[in-house]
Amino acid sequence: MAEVQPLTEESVIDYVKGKEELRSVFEGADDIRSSQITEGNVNLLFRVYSESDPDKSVIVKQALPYAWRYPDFKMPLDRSRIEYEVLRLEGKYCPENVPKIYLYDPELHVLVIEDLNHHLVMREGLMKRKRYPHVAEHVGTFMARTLFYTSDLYLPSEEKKAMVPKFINPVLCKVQEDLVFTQPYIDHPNNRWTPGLDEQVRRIHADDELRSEIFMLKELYMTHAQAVIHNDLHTGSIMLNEEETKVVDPEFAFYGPMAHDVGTYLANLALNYAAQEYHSPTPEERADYRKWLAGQIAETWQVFEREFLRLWEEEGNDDWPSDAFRRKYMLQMLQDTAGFGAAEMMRRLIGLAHVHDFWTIEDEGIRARAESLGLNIALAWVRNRRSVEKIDDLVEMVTEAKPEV
Ligand code: SR1
Ligand code: MG
Repeated sequence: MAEVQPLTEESVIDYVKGKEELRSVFEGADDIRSSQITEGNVNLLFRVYSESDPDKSVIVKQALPYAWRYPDFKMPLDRSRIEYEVLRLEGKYCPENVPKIYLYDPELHVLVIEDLNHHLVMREGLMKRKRYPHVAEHVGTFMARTLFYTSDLYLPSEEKKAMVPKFINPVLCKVQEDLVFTQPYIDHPNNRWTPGLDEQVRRIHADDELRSEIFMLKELYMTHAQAVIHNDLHTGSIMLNEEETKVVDPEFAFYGPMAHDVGTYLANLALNYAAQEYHSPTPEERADYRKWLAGQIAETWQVFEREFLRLWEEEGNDDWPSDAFRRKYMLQMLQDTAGFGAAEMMRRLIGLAHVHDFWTIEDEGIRARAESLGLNIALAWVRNRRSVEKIDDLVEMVTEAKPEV
């Protein structure tokens, strides 16, 4: 793998000052500062800004030959090119839902993008029980458009086939195959969980029927080149405020199954639902916020389905003239959404890469109860997915699940 010089809080300032493409952003600023952002898992991230005018600012994102938080995970530098191309592709169909790109530097594997400093990471907002009135509309529409316009339902067959190799992302896909679909279901040194979950995890590891269901999903993930999927569409990949929603970090993108994106997003809403065991101060506030989250699961799917079907009706190619096929296609997508959503929840609870919603819970007993609830929601989604007929079935499995500890 080629050597790459990692940027530092000092060198990133000179880097930004030397780039013609960034002149207009920092026009008149002679007090440029930087600070490293340590929230992500994968890349080196800096915010570079003018001290006297913080709205003059950008985010500098550098790919290193490994995952920043997990240096044992070697990763190709080419992921910054994939991220750049996917951001441009998504920007073509949903310009209002992706950050502006100022610069892509293939030499240093750097992307400089809009600083979303008037937006909050969605996961952190949910932990504070914030409600976003437009997020279901925005995320549902984003998923419908990016997935539909890159699929065989829209693109001519030859054009779509020519697109697939542009988004081959073997190393990052293998990371997800291992971390999402394999390691959480076997005895593996990367796995960790809260001690109070020992018995539940023992049963999961002993359950070969469950493992086989997850492997069915893994095989689908590895072989179903259906659309350009984001492939890491959790609430940490969304930045938003009451008016705007931006989807960031598409470096894992590849041609995969659409339901993986939909399931990952809905799963992270369900995980937050479980984590409200801790984040809500009173039973009343917990019930109230959980109602909002459950409503978000339903509404996001409904927006997604409505917009997807509208696009298919109005802009679909002529290769699929069957109403029954449409119905089967959407039902399959919902059932696969349940499966992929379950896999996302499980790996965030008993695999390597856990999420803030839970790791901020210091009291181990409360954390175990919240995580146990998350596991039982996931188990219900994956075990019952073949009989799911409508989104309310998934919502009901969330609201009826109980923790075991
Ligand atoms: C080694 S990378 C761990 C996780 O971070 C990314 O956001 C992906 O979800 C990956 O599984
Ligand atoms: Mg990410």
